[in-house]
Amino acid sequence: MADLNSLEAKFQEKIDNEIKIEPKDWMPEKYRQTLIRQISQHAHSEVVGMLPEGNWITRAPSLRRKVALLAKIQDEAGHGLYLYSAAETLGVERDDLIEQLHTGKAKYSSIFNYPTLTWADIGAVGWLVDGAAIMNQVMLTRTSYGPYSRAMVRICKEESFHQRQGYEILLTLSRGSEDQKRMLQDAVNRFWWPSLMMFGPSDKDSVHTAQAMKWKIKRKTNDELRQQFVDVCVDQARILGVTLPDPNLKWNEERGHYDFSEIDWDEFWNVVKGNGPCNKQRMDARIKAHEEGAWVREAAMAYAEKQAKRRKEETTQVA
Ligand code: BYC
Repeated sequence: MADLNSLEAKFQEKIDNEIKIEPKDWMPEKYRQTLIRQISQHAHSEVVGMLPEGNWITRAPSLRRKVALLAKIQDEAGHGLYLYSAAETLGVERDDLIEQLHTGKAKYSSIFNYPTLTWADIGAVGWLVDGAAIMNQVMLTRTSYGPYSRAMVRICKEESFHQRQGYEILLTLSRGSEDQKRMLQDAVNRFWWPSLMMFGPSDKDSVHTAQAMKWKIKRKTNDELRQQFVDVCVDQARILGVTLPDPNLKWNEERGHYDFSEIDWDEFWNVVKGNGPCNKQRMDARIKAHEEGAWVREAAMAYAEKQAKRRKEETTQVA
C-alpha cells in the first residue's frame, strides 16, 4: 500500500510540474480509465459528427462549397482515427470501443443528435459547433496525457479551418436575399442552445471535473469554457446581423462577461440518454456503415498479416 501511495505521490508531482504522462509511465488506474472514457467519447463524437454534415454533400449549393464540405468531413474521420489511436495507447482495443458505441454504452456529443435541415445549418455547425469544439480542444492541447495532447494540436489547426468555412457560409447568407437571411437566423436559433450544451453539465453537476482538473486532464471547467464561448460569439453574431436567441444575454460590467439564461438541462439529459431528435437515426447509420465496411477491415488485416510474414521471412534469410 505504501508503494502505491508513493507511486501516486510521484505521479501527482509530475503533473504539478507540467511533465507529460506517456503511455509506458506508471499511472493510477482511475486516471487511465478517465482518459479512455473521455478520449473514446471524443473519437466517437468526431465520427458520428460526420453524419449531419454528410447529409449535405450532395446538396451543397456550388462545387466550391461541396469540395470544402467534403474536405471537412474527411478531416473529422481523421480526427476520429488519431483519437482512437491515442485511446489504444492506454491498453484498450478499438473494436471494444466501437462495440461500446454501438451498444449505447459509450456516449458521444449530444450536439450530433440534432438534424441539419437547411444549408444554413451547415454554416451554423461550422461557426457554433466547431467553434465550441475548438474552445474545448485548445484547452486540451495542454492536457497532461502526451498522446492526447499531441493529437489535439493537429486537430485544433484543422478545426479552425472548419470554423472559418462555417462562418464564411453564414457571412455570405447574411449578405443575401431576405429568404437567405431568414434561413440564417433560423439555423442560429436552433443551434445556439445545443452548442452551449456541448460543454457538459454545469460545474455543480459535473461528476468528473474536479478530479480531471487535479490531474490536469481538463484545464478549465465546463462553465468556464461555456462562458468564454458566449463572450466570443456575441461580437461574431453582431457582424452576421443575427440575434442570439436569449433575451437575458447582456454584458455584465462587474463580472466582465456576458450574462445568459439557464440552459434547459432536461433537454440536455434527455438527448444524452438517447432520446434526442436523431439519436436512433445516427446509431443506425453508424452500425450500418460499420457492417458494410467489414470487408475493408478484413482485407486490410489480411494484407498486414501477409506483409508481416514477408518481413519475418526476409529477416530470417538475412540472419
Ligand atoms: N454530450 O462530469 P462531466 C467534435 C457526459 S466536438 C454527451 O462534466 P467530463 C466535433 C459525460 O461524458 C465534441 N454527453 O464529464 C465537432 C459524463 O458521462 P459519463 C467532442 C456529455 O468528461 C465538430 C456526464 O455527462 N468533444 O467532436 O468531465 C464536427 C457528466 O459530465 C456531454 C469532446 O469530446 C455532451 N455534450 O466533461 C465534428 C471533448 N457533456 O462518461 C466533431 C473532450 C457531458 O460519466 N471531452 N457529457 O457516462 C471533454 O472535454 C469532456 O468529456 C466534456 C464533459 C467537457 C464533454
